[in-house]
Amino acid sequence: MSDYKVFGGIRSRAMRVIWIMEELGLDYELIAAAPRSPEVRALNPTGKVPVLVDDGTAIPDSVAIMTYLADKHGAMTHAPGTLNRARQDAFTQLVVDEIDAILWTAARHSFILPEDQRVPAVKESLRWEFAVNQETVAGRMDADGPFVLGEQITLADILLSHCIGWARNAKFEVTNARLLDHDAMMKARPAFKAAVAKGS
Ligand SMILES: N[C@@H](CCC(=O)N[C@@H](CS)C(=O)NCC(=O)O)C(=O)O
Repeated sequence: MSDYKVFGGIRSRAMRVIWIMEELGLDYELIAAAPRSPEVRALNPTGKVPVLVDDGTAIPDSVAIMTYLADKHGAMTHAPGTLNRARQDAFTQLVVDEIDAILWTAARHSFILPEDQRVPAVKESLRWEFAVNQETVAGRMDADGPFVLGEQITLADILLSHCIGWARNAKFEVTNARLLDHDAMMKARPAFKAAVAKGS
């Protein structure tokens, strides 16, 4: 039996969790359950994916899950209580606020909200905001890298690269060279390819 169960498919934020599990070399079962499906609602009342089940306990939220796994297995993170960890967490929340939130609002107004609650015009405003925010995020990355915080890869690199792929799929233009280089480096990692293969 696998140590962990992950609920959610690779075309959702579950991809971040699958990717870090591959980076950490963990044994897990992937259950490609749809958002709001009865099996997901039984674990997470909001019906949102991903959900991790570890030893009978269900943990929702991709960033919470990545942080838990990285801390537990002592890799893909700086140690808790260090200044580097504070920088890592601050960057992680920056990406959630400035990129994930924009893309998620665009998705909600495209196909998540009931049709009569969608405001299609908001997407042009979101595109403008994304163009500004990608410069802000890139400006907070270590200039020499290669990773977001310098020489050590962390879960913030996975989160950022996942969001950049999501942006491309949603036709939000990524123009910043630092982001493009970082994304190409991350997508070349064997763990990313293994995660894609696992979900296909
Ligand atoms: N902050 C949460 C967001 C989770 C989330 O919204 N997941 C989407 C799929 S990527 C979902 O399940 N949406 C279904 C819904 O909003 O009803 C995370 O990072 O896991």
